[in-house]
Amino acid sequence: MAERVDLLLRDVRIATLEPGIGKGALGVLERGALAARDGKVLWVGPEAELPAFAAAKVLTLDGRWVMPGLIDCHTHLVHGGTRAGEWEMRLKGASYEEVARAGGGILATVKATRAASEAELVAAALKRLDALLAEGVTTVEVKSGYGLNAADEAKMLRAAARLGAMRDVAIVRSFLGAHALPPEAAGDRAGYIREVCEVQLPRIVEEGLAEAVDGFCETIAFSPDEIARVFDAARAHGLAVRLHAEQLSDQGGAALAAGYGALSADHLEYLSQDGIAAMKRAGTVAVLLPGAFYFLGETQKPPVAKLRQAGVPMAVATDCNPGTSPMTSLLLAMNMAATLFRLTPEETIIGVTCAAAKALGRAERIGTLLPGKDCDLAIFDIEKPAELAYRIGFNPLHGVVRGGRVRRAA
Ligand code: DI6
Ligand code: FE
Repeated sequence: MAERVDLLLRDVRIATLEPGIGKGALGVLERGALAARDGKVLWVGPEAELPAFAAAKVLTLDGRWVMPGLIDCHTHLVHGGTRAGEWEMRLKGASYEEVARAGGGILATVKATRAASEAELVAAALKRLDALLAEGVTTVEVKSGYGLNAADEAKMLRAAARLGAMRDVAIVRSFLGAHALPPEAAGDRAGYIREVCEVQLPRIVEEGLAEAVDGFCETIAFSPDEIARVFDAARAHGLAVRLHAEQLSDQGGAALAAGYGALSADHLEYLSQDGIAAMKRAGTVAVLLPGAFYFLGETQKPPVAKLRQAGVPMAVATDCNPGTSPMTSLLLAMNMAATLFRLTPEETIIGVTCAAAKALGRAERIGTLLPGKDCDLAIFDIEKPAELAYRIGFNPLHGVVRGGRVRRAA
């Protein structure tokens, strides 16, 4: 008797992202088929070898491309307000640092986020989330970092969880208390870092609101020593760490993060050779955020050729945030990673699937189409995978499968 499965995809081209299963780095099966059961990939391979399955639902896809559901592994999706006014100032010549030092920047969003209720944060973020989901995103990382006190950081992270309950998407949460020095700290940096470690983080852990701790290591934010205290606390609570590092200057943040076994170091425009070597040793993923580079009009690019040469995995994400990357298109981030940073189109696809899964510590479950992994799929109306990064502002998504089911409409 034919084995029962929940879902069967036929007449598809599949980028499994498993070089062992298909051809090339994307693991391509030109005439593929895929079966899912109990939310997991059960079988994937050439259609000619498809076993006799009795499927509850069959999708015949006319040669469309199927790949792992896309993963946006770095966002600040939950936040109050916008910073369009500050952007206008920057267009007239003010730098991001100047705006920040003048009390704008991150602190302007902190004010708006504190003033917003949890429900208001959810409502605003939901629209941004829907834009990501419309492109085939199935997992989104969301950071706190605009509350900067225990209650408001917790509020942000609860809002992020509510997004995951309202839409068919996996939300991964990071606590970013060390994002900026809040005004009430009145310049007491050590005192604030103590509060992050001894008040905010324990509250986040107690309520189970985050699985990782992030920080912003920069002259306008926190020093490597200050970040190290936060990472010590994260380690004591058994949380993973990741870091905004080397975005505007070389602080040695990536090497510091790698020393703590960080899942990722993100931005990396000013990353040094030592930083690359440390990331390679630790298996830390380089998360590239071309939206912030573009929106800030930066000129120093991350050392992509050196990262490639060293074999450091490169992920690509939107960094969706109101100050430096008000972007809600992961496909556009892929296009920018290719045009601005010279990733190959294949690398951009790896960057939003298997490398992004690794950056989230979820490579065992998502990011490639291996039997046993979550059956999260994006189905695209394209002739070849490079088209995903090629068009600008065009969405070729045909459909999404999440946990083995065709995604329900919002
Ligand atoms: N780097 C960034 O690009 C965002 N945070 C960070 O540490 C910017 C956040 C903001 O400007 O609101
Ligand atoms: Fe960021």
